[in-house]
Amino acid sequence: MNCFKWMTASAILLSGCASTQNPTPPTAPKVTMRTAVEFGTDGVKVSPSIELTKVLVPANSASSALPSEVNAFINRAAGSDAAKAQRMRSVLSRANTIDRVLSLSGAKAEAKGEKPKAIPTRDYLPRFLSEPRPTQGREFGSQYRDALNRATATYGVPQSIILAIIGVETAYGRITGNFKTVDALYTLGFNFPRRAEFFQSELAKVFELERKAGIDVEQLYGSFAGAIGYPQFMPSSYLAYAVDHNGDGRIDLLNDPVDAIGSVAAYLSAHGWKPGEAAISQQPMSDKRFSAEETGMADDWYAAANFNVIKRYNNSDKYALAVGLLAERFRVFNQ
Ligand SMILES: [Ca+2]
Repeated sequence: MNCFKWMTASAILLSGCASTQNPTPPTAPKVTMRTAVEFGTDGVKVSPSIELTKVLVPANSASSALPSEVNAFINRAAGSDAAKAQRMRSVLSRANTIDRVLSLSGAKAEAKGEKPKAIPTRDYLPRFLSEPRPTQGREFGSQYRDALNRATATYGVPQSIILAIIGVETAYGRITGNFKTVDALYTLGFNFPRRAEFFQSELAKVFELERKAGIDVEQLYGSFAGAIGYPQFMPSSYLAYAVDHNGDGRIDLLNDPVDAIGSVAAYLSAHGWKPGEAAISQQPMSDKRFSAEETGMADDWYAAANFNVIKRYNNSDKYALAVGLLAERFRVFNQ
């Protein structure tokens, strides 16, 4: 999501970057580790394992062992807060640069001067529109009907759209990503020059999240781009837009579907959702047309008034179209 929400593993294609810098201390010994499962763009499982390179840094030599640009980042982010700086140094001294993150994000292709491969719309849409996702959405919608009703009443966002977003993002919490969030943001923050500012900002936000939400950053896992939880919020969006929708006194997008439902609606409302308006239409509501030939659908579709609000969640036409089309399957929930 947001910010550009790279919220999700879904769809943001990156383009155009020059060289990469590796903040790894040049003399540090390396070992190769493997972890269990990984998910690529759009939450699709792409291979059985992740290869990552772990930089071995002695436990108490963090400050001196960290690359100068990482130390500079910590100084900027922590300011005069010594405890925060210490925590950041401690965690980042154990951070890994993950090669697979550079591949999935497009950073590696950009570094080679290549364009990221675009997925044809007619191949992209079935990932989200084919079973079992629609059935999973209807089951999730029935289970959390009260939370959806309250979200729609409070924020004016249709239940079908909330259901479609959580479905596209994580298949209702089934695919939230197995990348360690600190490692993902560290990798992109210090090896992807064109997006470094954004990802370093998100890396700083994740430490704020640790303090405010009581989440241990080293136990936090999500997409290759740093998005987390049921709705795949980036850390900055978690801090800015997530809500305590079940009223238990804490905001938990990692484990609580009810908070996720409210937070998706709150996010879309804050970004200009127009109640009563559609996201897509079979009527020509705009010049942005998706032909049946392009989409593989039975009919042409057009972007409508809320189409660009969905793109605030993920800045991709294909993503917004997928959400709109999946929401069409859930219209019964709007009644
Ligand atoms: Ca809550």
